[in-house]
Amino acid sequence: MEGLIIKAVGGLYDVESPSGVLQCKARGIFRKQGISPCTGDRVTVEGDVITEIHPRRNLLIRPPLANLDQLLFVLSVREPAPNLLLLDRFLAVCVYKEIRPVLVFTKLDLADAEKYAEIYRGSGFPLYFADYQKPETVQEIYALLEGKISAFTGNSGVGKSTLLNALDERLQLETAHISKKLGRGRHTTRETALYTLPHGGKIADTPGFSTFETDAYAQIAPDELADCFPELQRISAPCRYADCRHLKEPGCAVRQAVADGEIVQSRYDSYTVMLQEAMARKVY
Ligand SMILES: Nc1nc2c(ncn2[C@@H]2O[C@H](COP(=O)(O)OP(=O)(O)OP(=O)(O)O)[C@@H](O)[C@H]2O)c(=O)[nH]1
Ligand SMILES: [Mg+2]
Ligand SMILES: [Zn+2]
Repeated sequence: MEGLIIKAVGGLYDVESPSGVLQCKARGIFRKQGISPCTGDRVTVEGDVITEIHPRRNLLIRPPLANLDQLLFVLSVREPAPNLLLLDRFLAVCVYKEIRPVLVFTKLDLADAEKYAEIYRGSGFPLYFADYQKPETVQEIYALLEGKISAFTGNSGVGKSTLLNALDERLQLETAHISKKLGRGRHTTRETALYTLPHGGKIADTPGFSTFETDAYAQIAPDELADCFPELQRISAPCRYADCRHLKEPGCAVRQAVADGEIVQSRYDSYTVMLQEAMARKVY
């Protein structure tokens, strides 16, 4: 039988299957091979044993989650204001891992989101605005989760728990300072579960994670980095040199696009910071 791991704790797995939620162990051989089943894995189960882990589309290590369809980056326009370089790093990792990034702006009652929306419209990432004065904006985000496995990330205090509670009142997550206290304890346990929303969409129950792992970022080679910035990749005019890294090379179409305002400066700046780091890592 086939199923989906919706919870993994200490070598025990809850597998959602056509005949309900099964409590399973993993085949011993996995451990010898250094593989461990993970929440989000599609698996084959025989009796109460997971015998096969199906190929993963993607994998996050922290929190451990496989096969994410999308990662929602929750960003408050104020208190705290977004750190765009950090955001761009995470977005690049997300693209690299072939997880769809979605940007969700919050605290729209405190400031206008347009300044940020403008920057990211050019990237093509879907943008959502959680405005609690307009319930339809929350409904749009809810609809986005249908039929998918999603997780939320964002700095502490941006309003992740508030948003999740608005999406499903049954969640009743603690918000503000209380969640910080709980969060510390929770971060030490490395377990993740998927929570099923009324329409069947699944969300990871780790809304507190703010340090979405960037290990993979270290592996984005200089030549792969531009592909992780959709607006750079989309520039139709070719650069003079096929191997152009869009830094100082003459005839660079990307720098021209920045000069023409087709590529937003702050996104290009993040690219160059990351590129220089990637090049420094690389040994020739
Ligand atoms: N003004 C305003 N405040 C908000 C909004 N959304 C959340 N807040 C407040 O911001 C604070 C933090 O919200 P949380 O939902 O706890 O933030 P969080 O992202 O879950 O934070 P951590 O759990 O620490 O990662 C709380 O005091 C919320 O009431 C909003 O849209 N407008
Ligand atoms: Mg929270
Ligand atoms: Zn170039």
